Amino acid sequence: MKKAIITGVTGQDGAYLTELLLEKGYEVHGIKRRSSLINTERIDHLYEDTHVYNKKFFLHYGDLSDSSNLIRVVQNVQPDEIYNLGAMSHVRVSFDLPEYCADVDGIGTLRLMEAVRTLGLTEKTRIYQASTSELYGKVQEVPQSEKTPFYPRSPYAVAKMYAFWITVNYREAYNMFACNGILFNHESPQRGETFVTRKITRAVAKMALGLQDMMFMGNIHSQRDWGHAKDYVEGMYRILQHDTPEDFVLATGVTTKIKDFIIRAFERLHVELEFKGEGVDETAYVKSHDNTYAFKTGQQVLAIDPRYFRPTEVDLLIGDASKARNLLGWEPKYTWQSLCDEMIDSDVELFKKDTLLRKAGFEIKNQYE
Ligand code: NAP
Ligand code: G4F
Repeated sequence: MKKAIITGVTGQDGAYLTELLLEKGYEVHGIKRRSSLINTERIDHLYEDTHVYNKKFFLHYGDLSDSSNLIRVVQNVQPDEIYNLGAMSHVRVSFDLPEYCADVDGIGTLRLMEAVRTLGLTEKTRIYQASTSELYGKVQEVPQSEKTPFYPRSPYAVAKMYAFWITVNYREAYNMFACNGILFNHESPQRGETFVTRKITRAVAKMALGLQDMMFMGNIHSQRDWGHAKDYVEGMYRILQHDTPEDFVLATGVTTKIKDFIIRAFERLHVELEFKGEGVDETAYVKSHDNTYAFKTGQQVLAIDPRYFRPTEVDLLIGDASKARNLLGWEPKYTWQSLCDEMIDSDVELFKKDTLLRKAGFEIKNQYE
């Protein structure tokens, strides 16, 4: 039985990867941060049902800013594989927390590499580093592949750039099986609530149920290559099963404007939008709807709030994943449209359930708020 450590186990990808590895028969050890509120909603179903996975899933307190803890966990587990998914992963927030982001996302990766090296596990333990399409930033080539030069545009991306190269360096210097997955944006119903896709699907679902009037967005003209997190964790796993340690881009090869994701999200609930104005004055209204939900014709549903703009933006991301397709046989199954539909449906159900419980007199705390 293989053993894996996952940092960032409580995050979107950590939850999907844990499920995948448990299904494959791994013993999984997740590293989670101490928090004042319980933060394991995404993995509770895996952790609590000990019958399903026969006690093969363990959680350890830890933090990428604490090397002694990382050494202790790695020493105790003696893992075959480590997936380093832990990070302060919000690009906009990294402008507010640049030093913390450098420490956790950059030096945190070094701490993990050093733990493996100093414990003499360089031949045994394979390491996956969660690198990102944000490295391409102000893109130097379209589409972006493993050969495209980097031009990071945020403290997050610069921190991840250090992590990328320290992974390459430890592979070359110490012959470690250490790989970067350069992953383009991937989303799911489990996506953090402040990333753009989830912010949109939550807001549209709430408007549909009459719980919210409109939403405020940032730059809706940037373009992203969106896939589903389920497909991408399968890619992470395949990267570590490959014969040789290499870096891989995972992407769908399709790029979409934030605005088009918004249009699709409303369409899923039978609403046609009309956009007016430009730049910070751009707005959107309900042009037509079929009365299934609480929308009203003429209702304003969108305005721009410059608070959500970034000091430096990444305007266009579109990945070329042909290396992963050819060497790993990796192909994404979801399109951005099927992803958007799944997220909308899931958020409508989430808020319907909350509304029913509230109506029945239960004082419920929405876990996502
Ligand atoms: P996420 O949902 O934000 O999860 C991040 C995880 O890291 C959470 O479990 C978080 O713990 C943990 N974490 C934060 N600070 C930490 C610290 N100091 N020490 C240990 N753990 C810490 O991110 P995700 O979308 O699953 O992404 C996973 C990884 O892939 C991240 O490294 C991200 O930068 C990278 N990535 C993501 C995408 C994407 O589109 N999703 C694309 C490319 C690369 P809490 O739950 O306690 O906050
Ligand atoms: O959803 P986002 O916050 O994701 P972003 O910045 O692309 O980063 C995500 O993907 C990266 C991979 O490329 C990961 F490395 C990273 O960890 C994270 O998972 O923003 C997407 C786009 C941006 O151009 C942003 O300016 O949406 C635009 N946007 C417009 N209005 C907004 C908003 N983003 C957010 N978060 N909130 C808005 O209101």
